Amino acid sequence: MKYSAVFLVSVLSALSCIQAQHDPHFWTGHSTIVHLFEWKFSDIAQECERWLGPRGFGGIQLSPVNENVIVEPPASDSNRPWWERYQPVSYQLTTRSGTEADFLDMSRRCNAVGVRLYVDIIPNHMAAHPADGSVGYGTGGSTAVPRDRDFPAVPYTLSDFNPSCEITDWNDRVMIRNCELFGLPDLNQGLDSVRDKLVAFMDHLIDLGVAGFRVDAAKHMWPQDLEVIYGRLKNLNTDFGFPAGARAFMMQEVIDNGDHEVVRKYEYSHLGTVTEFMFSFYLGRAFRGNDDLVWLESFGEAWGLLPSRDALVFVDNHDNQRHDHGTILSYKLPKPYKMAIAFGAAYPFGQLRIMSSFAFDDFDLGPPMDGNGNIVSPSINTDNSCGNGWVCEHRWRQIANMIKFRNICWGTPVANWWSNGANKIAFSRGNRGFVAFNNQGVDMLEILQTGLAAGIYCDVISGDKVGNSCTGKSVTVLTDGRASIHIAHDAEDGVLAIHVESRL
Ligand code: LM2
Ligand code: CA
Repeated sequence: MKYSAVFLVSVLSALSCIQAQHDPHFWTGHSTIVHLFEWKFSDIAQECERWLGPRGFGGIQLSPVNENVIVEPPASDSNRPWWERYQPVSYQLTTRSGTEADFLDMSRRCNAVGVRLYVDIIPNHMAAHPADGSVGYGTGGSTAVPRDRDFPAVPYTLSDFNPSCEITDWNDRVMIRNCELFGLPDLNQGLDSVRDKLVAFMDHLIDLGVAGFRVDAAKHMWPQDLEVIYGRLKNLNTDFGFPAGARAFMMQEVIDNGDHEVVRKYEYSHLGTVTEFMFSFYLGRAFRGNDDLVWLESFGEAWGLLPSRDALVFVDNHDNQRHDHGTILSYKLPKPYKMAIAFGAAYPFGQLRIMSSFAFDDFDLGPPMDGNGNIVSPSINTDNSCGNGWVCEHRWRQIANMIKFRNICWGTPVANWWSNGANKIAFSRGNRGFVAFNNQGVDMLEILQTGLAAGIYCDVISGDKVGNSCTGKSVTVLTDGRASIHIAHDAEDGVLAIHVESRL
């Protein structure tokens, strides 16, 4: 009896500890993670105060914050490619985004306005040696040019790495974990010497106020090693408003395109959330018109996606927006992209992450930079959009307003689902919000049940509620909850959304 009670308590506490790594620690009324890809810390701090906090964003995924290799032309056809940051040289906080002092300033300012930080970490590998390929070392900080598999500023030496081998067979789970992704020196996370370095790095970031991590290339590491590493981390820092005992949120990157894969997303989902690439694939396919919207009524686990609480969902990420297979949507196709994001934001499934890009025409192109390779800040236009080469999807009215919709409807179920059997759909979120989509190529004009109280509402896609008027379409909800919903086939946007706070 006594034994089983002790057993139960230890199982429950182990369970709650692990479940805890699924909690992003959003402030109440906030949700959604925005990946401010390649942004500088000083710009992020300002963005938290002037946009993300007031607009209810939950947190930010940062580009890797630790010292990386510098890749100069002619190694790439564009000056200093973005991907140099996926080749770490040390765990010192020195990158083109800023220094440790800049990081701390950003962390204080973002946390103060309710915006959490998640750091992209690269525990799988270190930088390629210049002799291995097209890259060359520079000095990102204080590190001298290292020899092959010798990273003195960590320090790591040859024995910290797996023996060199190429991943030649993607059906071999041992090769996927123990050989070299892109030929990059593969750390052995089974060793205490490596675990200690990773834990020290992550604990340092926890001290500086982060709420969690995006774990790069998780698929290429053994889940049991990650479990040990995550388990050794300190609790989040209460000085930044986290409750005592809070655990770091995990977003583990596992590219799993379905049943044929030998490494599955399910192997990692007990340790935190896992990237759900099928969400990106299926919404891209549907809103590009290659699958009927009517089927989305059952979107989720029934489609083979992870359970909602384990899924980190997105329409595009920094990798697949660069690999246009004709399925993934990005800022380059604005109308269907905004529809896909509106659906992702309105539909209560997973932790949503949205991309904030810089404009690019070729795969390698790095962020907007000056002649010395320094990142150039985004400029902010009077219409809230960005300039200087930054796309700032998170500032597009339709996207930012749908994040607010998600927050206002948080915790309510999908109700009043309607479709025309093809590419016109609509649903409400309890009695808090209502959204409709027209992807049909003919106008949509329907009398639909909105679930909302009678009144005149402002459509937050075509405009904004300003004072007591609406800069876009107005929708009149009758006493029985029904309203006439109109979305022209050639309108700028194929979505209409109203909610309790857009009532005039
Ligand atoms: C990821 N997730 O698991 C990142 O999301 C992805 O952006 C990273 O690849 C990858 N894993 C490794 O962290 C990027 C980029 C690659 C680039 C690597 C390393 O997509 O193209 O590889 O970062 O910087 C580059 C060259 C490649 C070369 C490699 C090593 O493109 O041709 O391979 O460096 O020199 C010989
Ligand atoms: Ca590995």
